[in-house]
Amino acid sequence: MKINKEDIQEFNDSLLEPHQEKLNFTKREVTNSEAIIQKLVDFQIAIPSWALGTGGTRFGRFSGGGEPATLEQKIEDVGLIHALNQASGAISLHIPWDIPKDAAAIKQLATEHNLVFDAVNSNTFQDQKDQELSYKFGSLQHTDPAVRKQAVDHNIEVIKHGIELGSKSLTVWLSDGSNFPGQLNFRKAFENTLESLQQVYAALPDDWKMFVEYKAFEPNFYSMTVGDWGQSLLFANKLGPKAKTLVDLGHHLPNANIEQIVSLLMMEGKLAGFHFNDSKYSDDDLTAGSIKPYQLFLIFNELVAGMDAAGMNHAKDLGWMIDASHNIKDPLEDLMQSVEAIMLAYAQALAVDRAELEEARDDNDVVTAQNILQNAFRTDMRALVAEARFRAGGALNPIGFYRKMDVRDKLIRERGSATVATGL
Ligand code: LRH
Ligand code: MN
Repeated sequence: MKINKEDIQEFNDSLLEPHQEKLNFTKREVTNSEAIIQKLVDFQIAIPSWALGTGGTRFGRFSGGGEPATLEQKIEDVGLIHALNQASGAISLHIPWDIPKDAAAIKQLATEHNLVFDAVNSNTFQDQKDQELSYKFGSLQHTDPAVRKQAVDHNIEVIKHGIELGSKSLTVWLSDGSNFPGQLNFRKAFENTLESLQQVYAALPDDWKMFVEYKAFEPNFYSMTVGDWGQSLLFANKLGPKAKTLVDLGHHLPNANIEQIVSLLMMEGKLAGFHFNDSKYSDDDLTAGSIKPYQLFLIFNELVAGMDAAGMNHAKDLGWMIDASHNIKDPLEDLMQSVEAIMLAYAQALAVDRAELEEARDDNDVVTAQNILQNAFRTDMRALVAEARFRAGGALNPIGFYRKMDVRDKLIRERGSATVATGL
């Protein structure tokens, strides 16, 4: 389903006056509003191909209907989100959930929807029906070299798919680990995994990156072989300059200080990027900013400081991706909410007066330092984020437009209510 620009224009016209009022008010309050709006226009967040349907949990799945049943329909849905928010101009594929049968045709379709391909993701955490050897006891860590070779070959195949689509990075998340004390020789598991990743690393084109994603637990519940940022960084340092650490916000032990982890990975030049989501307990994969919006702001506060200190291009030099799963919300609405929350946190971080903050820190003026951050966090940036969308040709209120045009109903009429999207 394609969204036409005239409908967006007409919809925006009905909201323009109140928007302009809020924008003028915000511009009076936020001195660098124009610079922030430009940064927001350039900022794109990739949508995961595995989060366009209803995920569900082991206890149940409640489909909303009209789900994309093919990769082509998934690209249409991401194109739809991008047409409305002009901030989701990339899709991240998961192999084999989304193998492009005709890469050239898929690339052409993506271009028609103004989309590019972000990181491609390998999958050695499930056994495929035609698979020879099982990953029950792990993949790259496995005690059997034949299983490790099978997993290495899969990752190299994923790189090949990515090259055909114009992707420039491979994300490796390993469910490898153990469920019981005594089950695993931790050192052998690390060494097997490193040796295997070195073979995958050797297959990377020169201009590619490898994103090493860590996770504290699940589906293994005693140890994970890439269990935290330290272990991921150990691998990335031993692998080489193309390997970096990917931070999935839901992959930490409770109360971990993720913004501190981010600041140190940036200091080392080893931060790959993000899988944005939110959680209250574990890897809940909820809407970004829905549970801990202040943490999301604090992470962007460290990102802006670190990127500026390193002279990085905010939009291009890190991987910005969502990784969420939708149990009760319309997947497209959930994703548009996540993008909005991320853009708001970024805008607030861009409004922080860095010099003033460093001065307060140097003076150990804790109260002023905290106030500088909380004032930025308590500043309503919604008009700037909306203005960035508006200038880029998007909808002032994407979900408002999505509902007014009954997009989900149209998708159900087009696809039926029984289609199931591959993925989580
Ligand atoms: C693991 C993870 C990883 C993906 C998967 C879909 O929890 O975050 O990034 O491969 O979700
Ligand atoms: Mn993830």
